[in-house]
Amino acid sequence: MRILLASPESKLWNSRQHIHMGLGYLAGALRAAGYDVELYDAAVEEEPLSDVMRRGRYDVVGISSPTPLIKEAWEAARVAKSTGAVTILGGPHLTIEPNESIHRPEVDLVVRGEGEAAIVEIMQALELDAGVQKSSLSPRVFEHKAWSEILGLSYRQKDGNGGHVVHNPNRPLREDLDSIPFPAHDMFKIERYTNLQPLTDGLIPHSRSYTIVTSRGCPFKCTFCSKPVTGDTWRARSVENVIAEWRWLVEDLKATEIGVTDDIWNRDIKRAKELCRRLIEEGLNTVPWITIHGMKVNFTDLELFQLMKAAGAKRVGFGVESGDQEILNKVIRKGQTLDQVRQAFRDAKAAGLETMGFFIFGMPHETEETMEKTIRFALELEPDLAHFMIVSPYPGTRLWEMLEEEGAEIFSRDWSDLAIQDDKAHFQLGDLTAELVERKWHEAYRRFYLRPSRLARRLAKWDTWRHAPERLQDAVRFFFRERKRPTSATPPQPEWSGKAARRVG
Ligand code: B12
Ligand code: SF4
Repeated sequence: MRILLASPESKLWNSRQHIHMGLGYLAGALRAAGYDVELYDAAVEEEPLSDVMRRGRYDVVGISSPTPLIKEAWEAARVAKSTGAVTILGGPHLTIEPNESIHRPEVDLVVRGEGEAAIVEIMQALELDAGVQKSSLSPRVFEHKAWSEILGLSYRQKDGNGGHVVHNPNRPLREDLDSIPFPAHDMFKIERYTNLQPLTDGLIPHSRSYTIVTSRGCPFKCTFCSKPVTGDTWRARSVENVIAEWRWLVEDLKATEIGVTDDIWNRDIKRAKELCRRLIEEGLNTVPWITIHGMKVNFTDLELFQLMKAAGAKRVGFGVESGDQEILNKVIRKGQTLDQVRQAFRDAKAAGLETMGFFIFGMPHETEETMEKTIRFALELEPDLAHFMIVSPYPGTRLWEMLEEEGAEIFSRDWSDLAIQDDKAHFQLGDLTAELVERKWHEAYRRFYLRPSRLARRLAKWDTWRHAPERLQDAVRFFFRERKRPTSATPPQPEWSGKAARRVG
């Protein structure tokens, strides 16, 4: 059976292209089970997905989708279907909203939750139910008993009237992560991906940037956070299992930088230290690494940062979110204090690590004053890099419910409007107008990046001049351009969501 796994085209913001670990894990599982599989990541491919599918004549096409890309995923499924392939959709959005997709004619199967076991079981069921594959019915209906046993699967079961939609019970989160085959890192066209974060650009111009997931899930419940697949518990791989994958990346695949993309890799500080010690002992500390999406300040101390530094870490990022303790406690429910944040930055800097802060703007009940506190806190912490984000409400989050309960005016009219890292507010609530949020967001970038002390440091670096044209374009967007917003009398046009945006760096 010829299988293609694809991540569809994105018109969304993305100045960085990282390998898609979801596809990597699925390909690793299929390969370990003896299936031939190919990968297509639209972020780096030159040939359109439709041409690849028509040329390749795949029996099965699996498509991955976060919420903002679901329209592109449906379009990819439509083309796949026209070539006769069985179409499967999976990923974060399908886990939250399986129903809308399984009712579409171009979609045969929807997988909710973690997919490594499900995709293999689907292939096995297809072998048992060979007639299904040849069926020209659109959408396909499934008859064999094997389909009803695949946990987390949504499909159309054959009945007297053709078929009806069935959602099999959820698949429990996989506890024994060590038993999952390594992601198929070697299948990615690694030379086409970018550096992992802006500040590593100057480090190695032609990077081979891999990512690694050492644990899944996070027990905290920040109200804006969407983690439908990895969940609300913390499951860790053993240190030895992580070291084996790290060795593969460093020694065989010649990684030049590595990004840890866990939700919260340092949840168990003892394990985090042990991992660093093993990297040092094994001589795997030669490749710089970063914690891409941040670490949790609660589980840090000076020793951890010193060990990280010795283990090759270059920079650490922290989810700071707000400079107002009350917003942190009552609205974001972050479970951390401003003093814990201050201490973590102090310790990381003392250990010689670069730092990055993630800040969020426009949460419900924010005011000009609370956002001002956030800007001042960013200036006080003085990280090497600050990322200011306007909050984006994802379905399934507590924030989504809060907006519904409090009657917020939501501008995002369809899923593709929910792209994060965009320079527009997605809603307004009472005195918290979209104009206010966007003004403070622009101001945050201006005041952080254009402050004289920072400018002087940046201008002294060769890297700043080498990337001058891109930096200038970023500067215009981040510091000066305020976007016109449609009024409620003029609903947003479809193309409103697709404006490409880039992050400063
Ligand atoms: C690393 C990362 C990135 C990287 C790499 C992209 C990638 N997709 O890997 C970059 C920076 C490029 C990125 C970009 C974006 N990301 Co991102 N990203 C992550 C992060 C932190 C880790 C991803 C990961 O490695 N997961 C681990 C793997 C094992 O899980 P997985 O990818 O979900 O895949 C499993 C299942 O979903 C399922 N599955 C997935 N696809 C398929 C397909 C089939 C056919 C089947 C059967 C199963 C299946 O099986 C996989 C194995 O178990 C997650 C947070 C998280 N914890 O997941 C956010 C996250 C996925 N990103 C998110 C978003 C919104 C985006 C962007 C849309 C941001 C934007 N521009 O607006 C883009 C979209 C890019 C894209 N094409 O996917 C959201 C999605 C929320 C949602 N409701 O959809 C998340 C959950 C973060 C968050 N909390 O808000 N991201
Ligand atoms: S934002 Fe970070 S700490 Fe909060 S729930 Fe999400 S992953 Fe956990």
